[in-house]
Parts: sequence; C-alpha cells; structure tokens
Amino acid sequence: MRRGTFSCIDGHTCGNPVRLITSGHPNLLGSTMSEKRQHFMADFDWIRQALMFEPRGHDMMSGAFIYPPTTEDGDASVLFVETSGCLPMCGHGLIGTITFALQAGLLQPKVEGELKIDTPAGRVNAQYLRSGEHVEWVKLFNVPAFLAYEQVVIDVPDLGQLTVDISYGGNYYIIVEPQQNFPGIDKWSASDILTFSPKVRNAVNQKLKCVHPEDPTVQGASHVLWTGRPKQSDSHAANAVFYGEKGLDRSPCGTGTSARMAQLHAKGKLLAHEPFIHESFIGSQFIGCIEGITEVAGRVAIQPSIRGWSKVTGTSNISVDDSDPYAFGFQV
Ligand code: PYC
Repeated sequence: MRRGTFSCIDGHTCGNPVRLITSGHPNLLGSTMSEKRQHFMADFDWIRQALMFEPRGHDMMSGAFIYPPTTEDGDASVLFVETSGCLPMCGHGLIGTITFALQAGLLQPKVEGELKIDTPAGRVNAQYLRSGEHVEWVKLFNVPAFLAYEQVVIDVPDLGQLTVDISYGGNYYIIVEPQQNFPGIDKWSASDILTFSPKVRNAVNQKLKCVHPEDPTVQGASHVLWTGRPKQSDSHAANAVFYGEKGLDRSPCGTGTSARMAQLHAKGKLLAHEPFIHESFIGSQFIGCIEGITEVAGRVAIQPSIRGWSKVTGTSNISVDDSDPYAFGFQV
C-alpha cells in the first residue's frame, strides 16, 4: 500500500525550500546511512515523489527525514529527499533540518552548540548558535571535497563548446566559469540556466563517469554550478546551481560551495582558513571556509565548512493516497 500522512515543518535556507518530514518514516534496513539510502530508493521512492513533486511540492522542493544515529558517537542521522532523487548530502537541507529540529525540540544534542550527524555521504559535524527559541545560524563541517576532473571540453547543443571542471562536495558538480560561449550568470537569465544546464549535464555524463572512490553508490555528475560576478560587494564569488529537471537553487548551495572551494583550492585560487562568502542567484550568502586539507583515496581533498541560516514558514500534514491519480506527483 502506498499511502500515508506525513507531518512536516516547512521553511527555507537562504531562500531555498526545506521540508523536514517529522512523521511517516519508513523503516530502513542497513547499518550505515548509505545502505539505508539504497533501501529507501529501492522500496520507498514513492514517498519522495509524493512529497517533492507537484501538486504537494514543486521543482525546487528539498526535504529530509531524521533517523537515530548509525554511529556510536552520533547525535542523529539524516536522509535527504529532493526532486532530483535522494542526495548523498545536501547543505542547505541540513542547515534547515538542524534549525527546524532544534527549534521544535526534535534533536537533543549531547553537547549544546554541537551536533554529529550521519549522512549517506558520511559524517557531518555541526555547530549552531541559539538565541532564545531561535537558531541564528548553523555551521556544517562537510565531508571532504575534491576536484575530480579538470578542463573537460564538451559540445553543448545550441550553445557550442564549453570547458568545465568537475568537483565533488557531497554531490558531483559540473563547474562552468565565464568563457567564450558563457558570459557569466550576471548576464544570463534564470531561463538561460534552466535551458542549458540539462544539455551540459548530458554532455558531461556521456563523456565521463563520476564515481566516488570510497562509495560507488555515489555516482554521476548531477548538478551544474554556473559562476559569474556577485551582486553584493562583500561576496567573494557567486553561483547559480541547477538540480533535478528544473531546480535553480535559491541558496548558495552547501555541497556546491564545498565543491567550488575544492576546485579553487586545487587551482591555487583559495587558501585554507580564508573566508569565502558565496552568493546565490537571488543574492543570499553562505560563509564557506577550508578548515584543513586531507585526502580521499590518495587525492588531495579539502575539509570544507559552510555557515548559513534558515527560517520556518509553517507546518503541514500531507496526505498521500494512491487513489489520487497525482499521488506521486508530476513535472511539466
Ligand atoms: O545546499 O547542498 C545543497 C544543495 C544541493 C541541492 C540543492 N541544494
């Protein structure tokens, strides 16, 4: 039977939606969040489709379930659901999840101000600041990020040739910097980004295979990160991140910021411990930082952090009943 009622806390992180699902959790098999993610995708993807797509969600919708920790010292685990699938890691989603859960009393940290979260991509530690009933900000210490491929030349239908880098920050990002056939996001509209991103993603995934060297279940260049001149004078860089079929991140994208810092570091353009204020397409900001240098399967990787804020917009009880022809959503 594919039906149920799901209680949710809805809100946003720096403009991008976060739906924290607080009831209706399926029982997931596996001893790690990566294994539980596989089980969810195999047997429960209908829940993601129902809660993320129209008419109950929309193109940008992004959500999460909190589970008990899968490690001895962990405080909690998080499973991410989104229009594009079950992400191994989602930065804006985790900042929102932590904020909403702390404010609603759904997380009890062992040490006030600190959390250890198990995600499908690995351990993400967090710090946060409470002010009364509110959480002012959350800083994530994300999984190691690394530049996977450099200077990949692709032919993009209706646009021409582009040279791109591919970097991992919890998901694989195709990074497009201004060049002959791309003037920068400041000169492009949202509709340009939505038109060309799927073509860029197809061209890259036809040419090469991205597989995480330590977890082969994490694969495929799923997101496109376009860059350009920031709008705000204190931003160091700006981006527009495309995901799913029509998603344009309203936040500066946590995993995208991590991937971008890894790319800039590998090219000698960003040093460890320098603040990196990253701006989204709507002008909202995350503060990123390279906290240290590590390695992933023999390659140099960075230990990224991202700080941002979230706000609750409401609560909902969403019913899904398979007698509704649109129970599992649609995209137009
Ligand atoms: O913040 O990591 C992120 C993210 C991924 C997709 C949309 N936002």
